[in-house]
Amino acid sequence: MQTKIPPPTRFFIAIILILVLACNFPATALFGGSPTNPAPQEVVQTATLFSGEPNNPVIVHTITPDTDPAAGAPFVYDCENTGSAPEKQASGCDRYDPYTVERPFKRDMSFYIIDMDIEKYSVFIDDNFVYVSIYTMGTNPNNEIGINFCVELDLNGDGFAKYIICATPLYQQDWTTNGVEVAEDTNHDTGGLSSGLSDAPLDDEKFDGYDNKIFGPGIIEGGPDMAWARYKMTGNQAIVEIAFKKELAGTSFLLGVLADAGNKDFGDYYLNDRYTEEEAGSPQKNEIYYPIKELNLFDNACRTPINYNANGFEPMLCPTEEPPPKVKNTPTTEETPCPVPSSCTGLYFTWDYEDCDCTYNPPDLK
Ligand SMILES: [Ca+2]
Ligand SMILES: [Ca+2]
Ligand SMILES: [Ca+2]
Ligand SMILES: [Ca+2]
Repeated sequence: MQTKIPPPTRFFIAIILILVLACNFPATALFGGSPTNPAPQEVVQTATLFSGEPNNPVIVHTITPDTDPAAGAPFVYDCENTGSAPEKQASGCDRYDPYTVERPFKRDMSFYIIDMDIEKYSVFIDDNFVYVSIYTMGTNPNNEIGINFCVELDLNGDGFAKYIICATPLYQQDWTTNGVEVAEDTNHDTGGLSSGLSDAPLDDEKFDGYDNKIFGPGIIEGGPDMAWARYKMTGNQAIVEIAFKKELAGTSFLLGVLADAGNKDFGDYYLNDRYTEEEAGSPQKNEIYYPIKELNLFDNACRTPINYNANGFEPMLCPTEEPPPKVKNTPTTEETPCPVPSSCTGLYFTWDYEDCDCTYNPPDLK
């Protein structure tokens, strides 16, 4: 049997329903969560850097790297391993102290990742940006293993890098800030206790490597244009290019590059301070710790001075090239090595051009 609700009770229920709906409405608008009413996106507070709808911020770049910067010179070379990889070893360049390693291989040398093998790099600077071109031996920087390419900046030559700029997949052929991060070391410990040597095992709690991210998704402490990346092809080589604002490095610094498809946590850099040499293993068959173990899928290259007068003792500094041999100032064929002195002139004097000697041969008057 259906129960009838008296009119005063119906009115009271209607009032209750209106109040419940009114209370729920603002909650839905603020927190969203339904397919027809999605949650608003994060809005970054710096209004001058963004335009567009309030819920769909667009980063406005005030300056973009040159699409066709001049080629950097000279090249800084690293080892490449296309020849030695079939033998399951690196071609050289792997030094634990100082920290310049050659490990574009998986643990136990089971796979060689050609796309992360750095062959060389170059640096070019224009009015606004420093451009670093990293030449890999492969053709696909977007290898599914996931390769980060980074630049480290040592501002005073003590071997402790201050900044790192890291580009991450997916790499695109146009300059983009997507996937590019910049971090600084605020407490001078990227090199652990000593920048030139392994200090493993370091305490992860006390030594935090690059510890303050200043550019990346949602972080634009240094402005919206601080660091960019792209890749391009030349012949059968992919070149990953990283551009960062000149202000970051200042006028004088040392610069190195790395490729990381293993650890990828720059709070742990430098990695030779996290693993002992025995734990890390070695990519060289003639080393006792062969094959590589914990420190794998990592390649870095020596550091090159930029407007910096290196004294040769900076950790990880690239070896300077032998100066060209001095050319002897040999006389030309037109020149006479032993010109005849005035004292050796006359009817009875003979000048020996080879011995530079004067002989007097007076006539026999008998
Ligand atoms: Ca290397
Ligand atoms: Ca290499
Ligand atoms: Ca160290
Ligand atoms: Ca630190």
